[in-house]
Amino acid sequence: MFFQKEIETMSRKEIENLQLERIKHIVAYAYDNVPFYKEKFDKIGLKPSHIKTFRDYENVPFTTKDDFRSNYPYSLFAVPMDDIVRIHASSGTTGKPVVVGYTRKDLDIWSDVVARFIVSSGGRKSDIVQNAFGYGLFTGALGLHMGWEKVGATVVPISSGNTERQIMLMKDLKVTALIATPSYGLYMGETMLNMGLKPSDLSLRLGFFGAEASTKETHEQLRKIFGIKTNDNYGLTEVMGPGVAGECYLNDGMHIAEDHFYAEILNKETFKSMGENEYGELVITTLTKEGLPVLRYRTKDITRISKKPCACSRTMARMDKIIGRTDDMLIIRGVNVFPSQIEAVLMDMEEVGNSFEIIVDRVGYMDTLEVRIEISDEKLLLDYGLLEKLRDRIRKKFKEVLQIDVKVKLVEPMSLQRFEGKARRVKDLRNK
Ligand code: DLL
Repeated sequence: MFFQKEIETMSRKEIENLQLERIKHIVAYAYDNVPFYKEKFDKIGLKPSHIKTFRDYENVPFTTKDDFRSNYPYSLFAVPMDDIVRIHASSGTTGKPVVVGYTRKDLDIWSDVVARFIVSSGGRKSDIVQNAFGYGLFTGALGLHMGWEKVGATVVPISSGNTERQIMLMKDLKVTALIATPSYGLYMGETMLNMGLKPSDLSLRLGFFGAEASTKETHEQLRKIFGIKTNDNYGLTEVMGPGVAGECYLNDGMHIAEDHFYAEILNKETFKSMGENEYGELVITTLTKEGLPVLRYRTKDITRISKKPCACSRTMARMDKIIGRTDDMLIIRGVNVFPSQIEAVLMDMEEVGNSFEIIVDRVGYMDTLEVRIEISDEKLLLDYGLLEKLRDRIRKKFKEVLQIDVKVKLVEPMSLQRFEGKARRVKDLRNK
């Protein structure tokens, strides 16, 4: 089933024609209405009329998070505040948040693109949906909320936290679909089991787990705990929020809403355009946003894109799971390590529980990497021999995948910190 079949199944040629037409429009719109863009273009002698092809578009300067910060809060908006009906902001760990604004039409398109991936992965009008994203300035909760309402489902806006109560309501309200970050999803699953409940005590059939990186192995784990189908979906505050891309029921890449977003993959160092299926940094342009048009936003997220039509018959290009962020990558003794590689190793092992922590430090001039890992069954702690064997197996696997020695520390189930939103699993103590 489709939400907007005609759009979702356009031919490649039609998609590209539409994108080029919209690129020309949004460039002129940004130039005419946002002084920041006019100045950037004028500085390099670029005029909107120079952009006639996708190649020409590569001459447009990038937009970065710093540009949002230096134009805080409203200077990137392209319409008077009178026409802005909603503000969101990204959490950001330091400094001022990124502030974004939406017109009524922006909200309408936003809910359409979210509704698209919901329907494409099996969400229906008949669903009762528990939204365990934190409501507030975060785009996740209201974004998914509007999308599900557009589908016509029943939304339970519970927000995050108070996990036992979440499980109780999930059971009592006969909730069929859950929205959460993957890490909170795992925590909810553990809580359900600790409360003595099994998946068959619930009515849950679908889980929408986005907003942070998750490996296939983590989704497999989520499917197993709850006995459900899962969906991964991607987006970011700067360009809208959730709805930029989302998996269909085949879980084989996230379909990008290409009629509203133009996605490029660029080499992380040279910024040259990469070919199909090659990994690089994702750069996004909003094609239809009125309130806050964004040209060539450097997401720092690393992925690859395939334009091969999907077996679900949607034609919109698919982006692979995010394997990391350029600013997430740890450099340990000169070797690049992504937390997602560590997650993939661990989530594939039966004896390993749902949580781990990565601690990077420096002893003298030497970087050290320690991974603290919860075991799944505390009985294992009673058998030192078995524990040693497990530790060895994990160490070997890390060496194989990461090419470096990792200190492995096994800890009791439920002893590491849990997260109700996006997890923060890495502690880098090197510059403290
Ligand atoms: O996390 C928007 C969102 C909300 C997407 C709910 C999906 C569902 P921000 O808080 O601005 O926006 O964070 C954006 O989160 O650049 C990625 O690094 C990461 N991210 C978001 N979704 C995924 C995903 C929202 N599915 C940043 N896989 C992005 C991997 C993701 N990383």
